[in-house]
Amino acid sequence: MPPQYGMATSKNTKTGINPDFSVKSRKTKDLTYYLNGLQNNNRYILSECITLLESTHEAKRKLAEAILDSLSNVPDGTIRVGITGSPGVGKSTFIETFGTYLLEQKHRIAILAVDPSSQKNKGSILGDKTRMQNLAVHPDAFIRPSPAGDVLGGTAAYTKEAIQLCESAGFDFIIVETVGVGQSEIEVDHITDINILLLQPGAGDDIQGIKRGIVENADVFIINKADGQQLELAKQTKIAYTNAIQLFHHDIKDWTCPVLLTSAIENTGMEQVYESILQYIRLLKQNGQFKLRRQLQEKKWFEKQTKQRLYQIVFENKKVSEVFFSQAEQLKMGGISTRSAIQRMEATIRSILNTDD
Ligand SMILES: Nc1nc2c(ncn2[C@@H]2O[C@H](COP(=O)(O)OP(=O)(O)OP(=O)(O)O)[C@@H](O)[C@H]2O)c(=O)[nH]1
Ligand SMILES: [Mg+2]
Repeated sequence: MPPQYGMATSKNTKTGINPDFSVKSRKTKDLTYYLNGLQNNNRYILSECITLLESTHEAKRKLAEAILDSLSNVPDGTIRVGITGSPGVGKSTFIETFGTYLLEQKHRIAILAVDPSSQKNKGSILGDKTRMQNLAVHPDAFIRPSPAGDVLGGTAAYTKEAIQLCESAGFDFIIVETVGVGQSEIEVDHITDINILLLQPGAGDDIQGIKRGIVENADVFIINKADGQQLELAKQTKIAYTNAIQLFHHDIKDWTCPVLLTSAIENTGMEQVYESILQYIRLLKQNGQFKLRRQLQEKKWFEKQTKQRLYQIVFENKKVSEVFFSQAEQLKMGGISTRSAIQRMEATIRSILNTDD
């Protein structure tokens, strides 16, 4: 049997310390080390693999690529859930309570956070670990905050790869937490199977304030903080949303987006959320959409990444960037037409494609 780095063994169930634990020194960590670690569901090595994804170091990125290439068989039966909502709506607290419920249902859960604002201040949402105290120490849960900086291909691409790593390390229920500030949650839609929009009790016309795209991307609506003095308001909000979302068309026929009430603090409504997720996934599978959607996501992702890389590579060319800036300058001076500037750009790009320049 291969060594089970950091895995719980019968010897350590009481102390949480594994006497067989062996973390190889930096120099000896090769592909086999990482693949064995993932296969043995080792959370520490999973974490190391994700760090490789974040790395700007060429050799480390190559290693990350090799690891991803070796993960041909993503286990069947995993569920990828996106949870979106405005700052402060209760996403992290909800995930702690709902995650605990999922652990009771014998799932192994991984939580990945996507926080575009943390990119700007170069800080990760470590606060989440304090909101997720139970999950942070549970052997069947894995929490990974947002990367604290730019990552190749952007956060959505990075998260997509992190999901694959988590699944190969035996996590079957993946939760992606996204702060609802704009583009990011729509991107996350392309990496998850189901999307939950978390809201809080408030006037029904709140729906006006939520970007249409975000509402359209949601498959389940949750009014969280349905407790104490806010319970009545939450019930009214539920009615308002139930009416409002009838105006939106869901792309899966036969699916009516449920609007659910939860309290993450009082631990209510978790079973309904779980049932709704399972129902939706079941429907996708019955319609033959589940696999198809993941395949389409894969294709879209490939296309998008290729276009982005193409753009970068072309502009890395000295001649292209020189012509670009000189044309932009001439346009500003009014010396040429936009059409001829574009044509010159095209000619330059074509000329470099035809040479090995
Ligand atoms: N009454 C009540 N308060 C809640 C509930 N869930 C969360 N809160 C409170 O709402 C506040 C924000 O909770 P978070 O879980 O940090 O919210 P978040 O959406 O993750 O916030 P960001 O990560 O900053 O976007 C905290 O003070 C929580 O205690 C709930 O179900 N009921
Ligand atoms: Mg949070």
